[in-house]
Amino acid sequence: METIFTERHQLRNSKTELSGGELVEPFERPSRAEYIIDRVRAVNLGPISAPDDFGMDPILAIHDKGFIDFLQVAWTDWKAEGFAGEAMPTVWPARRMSTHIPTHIEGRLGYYALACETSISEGTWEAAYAAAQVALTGAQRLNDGAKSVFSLCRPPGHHAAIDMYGGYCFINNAAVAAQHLLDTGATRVAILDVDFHHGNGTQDIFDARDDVLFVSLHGDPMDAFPHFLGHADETGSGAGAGFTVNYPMPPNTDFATWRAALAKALAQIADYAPDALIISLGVDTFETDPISFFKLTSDDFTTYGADIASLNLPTLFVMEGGYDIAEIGVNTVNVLQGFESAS
Ligand code: OKP
Ligand code: ZN
Repeated sequence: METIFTERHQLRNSKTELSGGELVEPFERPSRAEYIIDRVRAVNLGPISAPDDFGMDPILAIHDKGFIDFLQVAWTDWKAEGFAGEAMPTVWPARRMSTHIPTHIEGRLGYYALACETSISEGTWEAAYAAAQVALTGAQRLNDGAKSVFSLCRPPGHHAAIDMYGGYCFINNAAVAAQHLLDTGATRVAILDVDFHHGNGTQDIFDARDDVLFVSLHGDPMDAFPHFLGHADETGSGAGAGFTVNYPMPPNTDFATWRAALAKALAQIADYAPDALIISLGVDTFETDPISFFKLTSDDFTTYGADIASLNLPTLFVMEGGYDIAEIGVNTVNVLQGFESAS
């Protein structure tokens, strides 16, 4: 399997995450991608290629223009205020308040943020742009005939909504890739999100559409981030009714339970008969992940990679989360090797 990767991910190197009331080193840090690419090399998964540049149009096909303009200037505008720390919101357009977009950077941060743990820092936009190109290049490889591709995106993307960032995400890499496939010949694309956290951004983007089936397995939002989306009763709206499927699961969910939900998800994807499958691949379902509560082992990742291969669809793996960094390379590549061994 070919891997698409660029060192430009290192430009996303924020120093601060608000966690437990403290500013800590972010869980989503550059070494994550380095451990994964090291493992890709160690097992000779396949060639490693730099992304091509598809420009801004495919990003603007998914995201609001005002939001993308904001992401490009947020760090500069924040620094111009002379603040000592990294850019983070402290105020939101909460219930019954105005939705006018403020002029001041503190107001714009609150308008476009869905959470405040994710600081915007120097290079954040450049890395997010590069990650989107990594996803787009992977999608184009499917168009060119590849059976499967691994887009090693960093920063991740599945929490990024049409006009909101947060949860370590800025541009929704999987959604941008799905739209590219639809714009270049596909009729239907399925996105299966196996990250521990609900892909609220992806769900938001495709909520009212029937050309993308979104299926997510995740920690119950009653107990887990993003807390305000991902319930089982969210099934899509309008033309998209029935094309969103959520499997929230409780603390300490083990692989047997998780795999049973995966089997249902795979059957629904098979029924949909998509032209291509995108996996939002987070390995924060791992038993020792520091911010999650599922109990998958390293071998379980291999097993479910093979389960996904049973769909026999052109498949793009897009990297999302995973924060037990010492094991992130093994767990991620186990999914890809499990998939390949069953293909
Ligand atoms: C990003 B991805 C835990 C708070 C977690 C943000 C989590 C973002 C996860 N107490 N806050 O889905 O892996
Ligand atoms: Zn996650």
